[in-house]
Amino acid sequence: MSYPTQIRESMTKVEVTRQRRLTETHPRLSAQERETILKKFHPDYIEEAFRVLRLGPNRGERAPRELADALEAPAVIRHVPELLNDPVSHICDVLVIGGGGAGACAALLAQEYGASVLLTTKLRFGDANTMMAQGGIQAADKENDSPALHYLDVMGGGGFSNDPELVEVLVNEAPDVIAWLEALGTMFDKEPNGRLRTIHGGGTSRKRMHAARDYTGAEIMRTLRDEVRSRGNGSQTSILIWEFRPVVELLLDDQGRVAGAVALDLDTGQYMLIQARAVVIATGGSGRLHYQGFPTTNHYGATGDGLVLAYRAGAKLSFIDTMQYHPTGAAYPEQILGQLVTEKVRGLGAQLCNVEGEQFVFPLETRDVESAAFIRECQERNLGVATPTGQPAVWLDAPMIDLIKGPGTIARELPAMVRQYKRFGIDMLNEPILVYPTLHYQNGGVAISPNGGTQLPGLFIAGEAAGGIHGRNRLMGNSLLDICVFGRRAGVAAAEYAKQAEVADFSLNHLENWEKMRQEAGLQDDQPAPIILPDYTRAQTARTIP
Ligand code: MEZ
Repeated sequence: MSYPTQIRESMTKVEVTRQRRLTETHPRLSAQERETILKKFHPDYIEEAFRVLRLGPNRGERAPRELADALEAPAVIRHVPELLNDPVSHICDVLVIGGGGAGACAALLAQEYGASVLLTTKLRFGDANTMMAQGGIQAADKENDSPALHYLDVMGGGGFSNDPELVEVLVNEAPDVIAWLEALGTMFDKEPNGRLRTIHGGGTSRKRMHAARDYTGAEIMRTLRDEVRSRGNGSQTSILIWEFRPVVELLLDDQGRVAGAVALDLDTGQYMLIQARAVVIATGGSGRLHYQGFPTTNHYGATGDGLVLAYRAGAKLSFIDTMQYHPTGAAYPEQILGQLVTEKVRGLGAQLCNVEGEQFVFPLETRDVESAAFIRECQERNLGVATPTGQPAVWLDAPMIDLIKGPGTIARELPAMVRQYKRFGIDMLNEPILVYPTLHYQNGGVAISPNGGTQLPGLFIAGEAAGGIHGRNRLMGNSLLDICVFGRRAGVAAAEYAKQAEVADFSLNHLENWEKMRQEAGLQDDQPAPIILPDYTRAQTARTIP
C-alpha cells in the first residue's frame, strides 16, 4: 500500500529537513503555555462533550456524556426475584472481576494470603489493556534516580491534582514490582552487562522506563497469566478462572456490604450467582465508549463496566471528567486507525513534524500537552497532513532513531511496530509514520484508599478502574506499574477482609432504589449497562474522529 502521492510530497519535506533537525531540539513549553494549550485544544476542555450527573454518588458532577449515560443506565438484570431463586453457582472468599494485569495480581496475592479465589472475566483471560501496553513500566531503581523524583514526576504529570498518598505508594513499591515480575519470569531488556536498560518517557526527569522491546504489557501479562494458571485450577487453594463471564451486577447484603456478584455466561446467556466475602473490581478502562467519537487503543471489552457496577452500588468515583488521549495513535492507514504507536518511539528520539517537515513540539511533553499540540497544529495552524479519508495527522519521524542511536535500533527496540506497518507496505525504518491523538486511558475511576478499598465494605478496586493515582493525566509506564502495585495491595486487603467477613444473605435491593432514583430524575428506559461489548451498528460508536 505505502503512501499515496499527495502524502509523499509532504513526506519528502520531512526527509529533506531530517539532517538539520538531528541537531535541533524543539523548546519545551512553559507552564503558562502548557495551561493555555490544554484549555484551548485538549478534548477534556470541550464543554459540550460533558454533562452533569443526575443521580448516584457523584450527582452534580461533570462526566463525559457517553460515560454519564452508562453510569445512569438501567440495570441489565430485569427479573430480580426469579434470579435470586436460582442456586448459587459458586462460593469463594475473594471474587476478582477482570482478567487483565490488575486482576491477575489481585488473584495471586489473595491466594497467597489464604483466600479461595474466583477470577471471572468478560473475554479470555488476558484480553485486556495490559496486554496492549507497549513501551514500558516505570520504576526508580537506578543510582541517579529515587522514588522521590518519580513522585515529583507523577504529580507534575497529573497537574498536581493526584492523591498524594496513592502516588507515594505507587513510587515506593515500584522497584519491588520490577524485581517481583523478574522473579516470576518477565524478561525486561538488559544492557550487555546484565543491568536493566531504561529510557525516558514523556514527563520523566530520569530514564526509568523498563521495557520488553515494544510489547512490555504482553510480556508482563504472559508472566502473570502463566503464574495464575500454574497455581492450579479447581482445588481448594487454587485460583479458579472463568472466561466469557462478565459481571453485570454486584450483590449487597442488608448492611450495604458487598457480598458477591451476578455474572452473565456469554455462551449460554444464563446468569450465575457468585457468593463472595470480598470482591475486587479490575475491569480496566472505557475506551470503547469512544468519547467524543475518538478511536481507541483499548481492547474490545473496555466498556467501563467496573465503574458502572461500583457506582450503582454506591461507590464514589473520582477524576471521571478526564480521559487520556495518547498523542500517537495511528492515523494512516485506515485499517489501524487509533491503534497505539508507542511513546517509546519518541523516547528513542523520533521527532514530530508538520506538513512542511518542520518540528512543532518537544516530543516528550506530557501526553495531555503533546496531544493538544497535535490538535492545534492541525486545527488552528492548518499544518496537519490530510490523509485520503480526511483524518488529520502529523508526522512521527521514526527513521531518526537509527541515525541517533545507531543502525539496527528500530528493528531491535520496536519489532512489533515495524511489523504492524510492514503489513501495509510502510517501512518504518526508512519512512516516517502518520499519527494523531487516540483515546487511550481513563485517568479517573472509583475512588480508592491505598489498599484499594472503597467506601463500600468488601469492595476493592485495582488498575484502570481506580481513580486518584494519576490525577488529571497519567505518565507513560505508570499504568503497568499501578496495576501491579494496587492489584497486589487489593488482593492482600481483600483476602484479609474476607477472613473476618461474615457470610450474610445477599440481595439486589439496591436495584429497586436505583430504579426509583432514575424515575425521580425523569430518566428514560435507556440502553442498560454494563454495556459489555461495543455495538458498532450504533451511530454513536460507529463515528470516527470529526
Ligand atoms: O503506559 C502506557 O500507556 C504505555 C506504556 C503506552 C505506550 O505508549 O507504549
